[in-house]
Amino acid sequence: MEKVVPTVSELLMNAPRNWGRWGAEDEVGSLNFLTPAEVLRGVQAVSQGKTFTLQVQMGNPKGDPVWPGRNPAQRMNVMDEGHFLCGKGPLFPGGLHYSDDVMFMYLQGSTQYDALGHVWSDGKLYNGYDANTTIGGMAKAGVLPIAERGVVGRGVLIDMARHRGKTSLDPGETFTHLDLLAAAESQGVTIEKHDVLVIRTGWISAFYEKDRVEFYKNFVEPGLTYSPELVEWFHQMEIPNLVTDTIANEVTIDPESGCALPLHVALMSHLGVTFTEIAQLDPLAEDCASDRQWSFLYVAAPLKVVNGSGAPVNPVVIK
Ligand code: UVW
Repeated sequence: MEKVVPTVSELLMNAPRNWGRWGAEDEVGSLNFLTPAEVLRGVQAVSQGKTFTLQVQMGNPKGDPVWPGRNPAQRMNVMDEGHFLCGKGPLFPGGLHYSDDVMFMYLQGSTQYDALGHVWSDGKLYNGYDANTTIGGMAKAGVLPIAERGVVGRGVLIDMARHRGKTSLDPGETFTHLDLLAAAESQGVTIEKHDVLVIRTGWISAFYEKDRVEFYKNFVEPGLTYSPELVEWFHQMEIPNLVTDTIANEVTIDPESGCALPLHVALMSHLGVTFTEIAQLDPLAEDCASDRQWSFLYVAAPLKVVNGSGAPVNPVVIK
């Protein structure tokens, strides 16, 4: 018999919500947990002065990892020495030449922050805003308030791929908060309340290593999988930001219910957990495995795109 897939609203009927918790006008959700004291807790994790950037390369001529149906960023020169060679470059007093370029891209087409209103169910965005406010641009719960605020706190890296002895998790491979706790224990680190949770699966590196047709064939990413207990854990831990090296931060189809991306609704839309997707975590993970320091200061601010449903970002980690 064919499995009946519940709507995401049915699945999450009794799930916790943070709507109204920070007032009727709030648009940054669980980032409210990152108070000045939390910034200082992050600073306390810095002891070596090592720095890492987490963005993937953007506009790579060989293609960027994007959700199926989105196009990779395209960068084009609109001014360079060629223009000057054929007499089409502007003449400046003093003879200076210059280059200019433009980029056409999905705002979710690189390492990026999703706006809290990026996904919704039952016609309501994060904090109860009407889904009609998305028409023509995100009038509510867009990425701009997150960009204006910035994200600074203590981050902790959980290397699920390493924990499972793999270079990359398999398509559709799932893990839960209990697996995160087991991995943390084996790494000798504790996931603390209000930590920016950074999870490595190795998946984004597989994009660069595999043939593209093979990478996108029967596209099912590995990742966290829905359960009421997992959502409650995020709620109790007051996680402000979930960062992963996958395109959508969770297993594409929840194998239990058959629903696509239920954690987008349960965590992002209901709890206001900000999502950072498509991060490059391999150099950081290598370093953490060698010096055994898995916590750090995490600093990020997406671009200030007015009415955007997301924006590119190059997060910085300082150990
Ligand atoms: C979708 O919107 C499908 O995913 P993402 O959160 O990766 O942008």
